Amino acid sequence: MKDFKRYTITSALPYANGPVHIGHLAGVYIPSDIYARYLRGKGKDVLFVGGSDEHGVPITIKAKNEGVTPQDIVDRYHGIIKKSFEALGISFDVYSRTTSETHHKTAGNFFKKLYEEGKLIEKSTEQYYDEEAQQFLADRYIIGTCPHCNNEEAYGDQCESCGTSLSPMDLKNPKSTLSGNLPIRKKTKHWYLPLDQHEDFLKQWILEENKDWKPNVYGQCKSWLDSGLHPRAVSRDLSWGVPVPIDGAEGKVLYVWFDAPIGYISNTIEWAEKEGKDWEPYWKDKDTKLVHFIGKDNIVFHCIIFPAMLRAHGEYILPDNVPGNEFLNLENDKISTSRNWAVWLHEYLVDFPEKQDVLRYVLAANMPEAKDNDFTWKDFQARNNNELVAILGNFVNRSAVLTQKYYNGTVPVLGELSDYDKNAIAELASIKGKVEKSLETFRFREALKEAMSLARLGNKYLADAEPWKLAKTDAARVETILNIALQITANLTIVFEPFMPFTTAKLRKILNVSAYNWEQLGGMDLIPSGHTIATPFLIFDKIEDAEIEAQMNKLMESKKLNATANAKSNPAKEEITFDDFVKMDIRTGTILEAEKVPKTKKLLKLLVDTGVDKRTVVSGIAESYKPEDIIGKKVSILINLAPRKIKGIESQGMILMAENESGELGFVACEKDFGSGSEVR
Ligand code: B3M
Ligand code: ZN
Repeated sequence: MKDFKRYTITSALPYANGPVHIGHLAGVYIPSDIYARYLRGKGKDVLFVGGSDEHGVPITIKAKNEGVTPQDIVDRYHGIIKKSFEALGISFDVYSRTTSETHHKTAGNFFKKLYEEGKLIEKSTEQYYDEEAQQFLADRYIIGTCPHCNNEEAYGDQCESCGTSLSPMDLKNPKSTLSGNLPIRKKTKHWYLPLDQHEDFLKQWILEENKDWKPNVYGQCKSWLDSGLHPRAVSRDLSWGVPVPIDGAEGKVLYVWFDAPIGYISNTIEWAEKEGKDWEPYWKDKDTKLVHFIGKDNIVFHCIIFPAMLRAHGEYILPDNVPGNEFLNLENDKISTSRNWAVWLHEYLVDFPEKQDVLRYVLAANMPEAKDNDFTWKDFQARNNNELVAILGNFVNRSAVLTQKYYNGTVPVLGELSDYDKNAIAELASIKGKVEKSLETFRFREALKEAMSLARLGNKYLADAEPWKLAKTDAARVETILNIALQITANLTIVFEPFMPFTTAKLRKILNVSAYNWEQLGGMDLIPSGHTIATPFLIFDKIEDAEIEAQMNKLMESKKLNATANAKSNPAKEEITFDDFVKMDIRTGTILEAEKVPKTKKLLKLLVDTGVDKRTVVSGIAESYKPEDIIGKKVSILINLAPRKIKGIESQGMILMAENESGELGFVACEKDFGSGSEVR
């Protein structure tokens, strides 16, 4: 590992249009905090930057729906988010916001420099305009039918059904979300970042020089780079955002994804001003390691667009690594703000006071590092009761209680060592290297496992040595055993510091010691004999079934509300005639083959036996079914639907699916096995 002079660690700026939930935490804030705490423990010069992302269309839409100003919205959520991060011990050196004056100045100047140096392209294009609202319709202000999957509610910037990123002009049947009207086309001028001009550089830099990036991150970059980069608009016709700082740009602001990452720099400047430091080395010195912690939906912005911006600007370093995580699900279902399917941090902190570290531990243990992962309340309870209470807590408590009992709290002397002791000490010494290696390669789950193995070691050591049986017969032996147990406990305060800072503070209180530094990890000389420890108290307690049931009930309430809301928002369609109905030729069918459509999230290409023939159908079911699980499935298929091209594949027909309120799909099939080809009517 190259030794850097300083570390600038950023974590994605959460949108201030809602509180943060466990998905955000497991994806971004827990790993970045672990990393920052670890490096600080090693005595490194670390700057850990966070902040709220307070621009963008969703914030203005929320404000409009509530009849308040966008500023009201961001003030509310910035406050909640900042407070809850603090309460969870996320150790930001700075947590600011993109509505700050410093940020508006910094982002404006960044744009201005690119503009003046000719690094942006100015282009007038036709964009959708809502005549009634007298407003251009950017991003989420416009919905329409997705050209790829025919989802009728695709947004102007993305179809959430097939995951394709779109521009408003791609939509069929566009509709303004402001008035519901058909928008007109109107000319408007915008500035574009010519990503194509950076393509060769980015290919070399990412694909050749950064092969060590996580496979999920590298893979996504590669697929973007392989399909070719195009100029991207970095301004919008909106009134909420950082104004475009040039003449003739009234009514235009920077695109939120242009200004937000500059927020990392602005917040650094604010921090430096407050601390009387120089901010520039943290962003401009080649000896600084810049690391962006993000979720997978932010990869392209941090690996391709922001680096292109930094490079165009010319004065900045580029990230050394971008450890992007996948998503965390909740009880086997996608976390969703609008469906209230989430565990909200600010609510957790109220429901489980003093249990910050339990959440930190469980989320680190389930971190979606390589693939999406699931949080369940049962697992939360089991990890608390079987790992934190039964192993870590039990060991520490025993060590301290026995020291009190036999020696009045005074650390006994280390005597002659048995082979058994020597093995334990050797194992203790080996932990440091393993944890470091895992942390430095962003494998946090593995690092936590290694840390936990030290607690397991201690627990087993004491249980096997059984000092309570030797107290009367071999006093010297008991002294040695407890000395070793206490040294292991002291080591636990070091190794767990990045993961569970509240717990390590408690442990230090019990041991009556002040903080160690990371380099002392593995040592047998952390607590001198003769030192007096404090009266022990329990550091973890059992979580009862009732507490878990209460959380599950809360979630089930959301499910019920959603089902009702869903049925209401899908009222019966208008009446049709019997003739209309019989026009549809629906048959029982059987799926013969299934495979994923490349570069899509939702689409499967199926070969279906309709009884009449065998045909190809592209179906948006990939998030509900794996290809290998549906071979042989009985389905119902509409066979006289006009063929459509979806992602270049001709789809001949449609499989009938039922959809629940979470968007989960299920096949609609005949209850009896009639084979393929029976008519459905
Ligand atoms: N606010 C998106 C998100 O929360 C965005 C991150 C900005 S990081 C510069 O997914
Ligand atoms: Zn789509």
